[in-house]
Amino acid sequence: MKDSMKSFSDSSRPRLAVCGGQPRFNDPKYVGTPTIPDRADLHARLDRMLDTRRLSNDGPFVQELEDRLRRLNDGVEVVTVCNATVGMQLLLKALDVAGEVLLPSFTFIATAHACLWEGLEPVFVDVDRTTHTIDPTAVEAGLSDRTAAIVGVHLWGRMCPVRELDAIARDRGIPLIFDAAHAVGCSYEGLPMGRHGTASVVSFHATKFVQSLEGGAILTPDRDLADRLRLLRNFGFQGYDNVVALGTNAKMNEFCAAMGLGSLEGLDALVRTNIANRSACRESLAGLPGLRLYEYDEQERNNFQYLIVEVDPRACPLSRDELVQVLHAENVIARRYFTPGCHRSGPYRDMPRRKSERLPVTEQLCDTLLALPTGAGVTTAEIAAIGTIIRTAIESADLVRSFLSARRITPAAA
Ligand code: T4K
Repeated sequence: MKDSMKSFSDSSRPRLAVCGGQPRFNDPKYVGTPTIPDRADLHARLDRMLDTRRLSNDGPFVQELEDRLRRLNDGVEVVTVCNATVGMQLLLKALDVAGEVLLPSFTFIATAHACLWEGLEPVFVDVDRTTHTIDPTAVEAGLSDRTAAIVGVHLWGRMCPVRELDAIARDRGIPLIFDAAHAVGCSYEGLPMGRHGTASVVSFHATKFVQSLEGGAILTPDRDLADRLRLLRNFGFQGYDNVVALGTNAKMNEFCAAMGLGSLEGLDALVRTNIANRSACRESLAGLPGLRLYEYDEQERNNFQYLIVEVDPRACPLSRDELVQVLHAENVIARRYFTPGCHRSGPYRDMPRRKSERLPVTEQLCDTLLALPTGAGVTTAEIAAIGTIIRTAIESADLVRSFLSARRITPAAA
């Protein structure tokens, strides 16, 4: 057992931190602790960067990263960017999208912000109860004469229903874009993530599966679109002094690309770690009432980037928010992704909504999902210990609730 974990008495009297015990972990266990690639390799790359003084502007590490991602995605075009949010904006601009965009509200706020930032009208649609990804039936219901694009979001390291969305987009003759921030290394119907739709945007943020400090990439099978994206990410320059379009600066720098290369090299090992973490979590929560581990389609390649547990309020003696408070007190910084949902966040909450924008599943997921630490920042023993905390809390729910109400702990303050 690691030093960072204090021994946890499992006597009949629970010693949870919310009940006056010591926190189980000395150091916080986060959702999204960055995975650090091999340091010697990173240092060697950074030395090369410093020696050559090539720091940015389509340097050799950026090109190598694009090449590796291209090979991982069956030869599609890859355009790296400074982050996924700007990448999404760049893509919407390059596609000349104007009007309404259909997207799930159950996503990180960046997906909606990118659309609104580009002057588009986000129209939120509901998600599927089991996969948590955009529901094609809701997409159909949300279509209007002004629908200009569909944005599907691949969540938690699993792909959204690509085939159904593709049929709708083709029928309408509109682009199908994927927010693939969570989907590096995933596949759908045997084809790698980047082969699907008009284009996909991945994130290499520090907290992501593959990380480049900050960064992202747009993947597309369309060579003309990729050329346009390359133009727009570099101020619209074609050659040294010929500006041919309204561009911006969305380039990835060499430091980020060096980190991204190292991180990409650890992809398979990290999938194995996430699978082991998931098994440890499943085992430690076995038999507890009202807790369900998020399921993946085992026929596909998933990266298991997030460890998601659904807390059913009808069956679990503690609510999701109460469990979050219990865990925060133990220094387990569980998250409530994506509470409260884009549609209930500023600046969307006051916007007029269509009748089709009923989002019961989204709202239910926002109230019931718990994201637990996974990845290389946590061991299977620590995951088992987190499971023990949850089990202890559930088994003494009345006592926990009385302590919580006395201390008035809120998830944000815990
Ligand atoms: N689309 C989707 C579906 C996304 O999930 C995201 C990003 C995007 C688009 C946009 O991608 P980018 O434009 O960022 O490339 C985090 C990330 O900041 C965000 O990138 C991510 N989604 C989202 C799901 O999670 P927060 O608000 O939870 O971040 P934060 O700062 O609380 O970080 C989580 C925990 O990780 C911290 O409590 C501590 C730990 N951490 C974090 C950082 C940055 C570290 O230990 N070290 C670090 O350097 O949003």
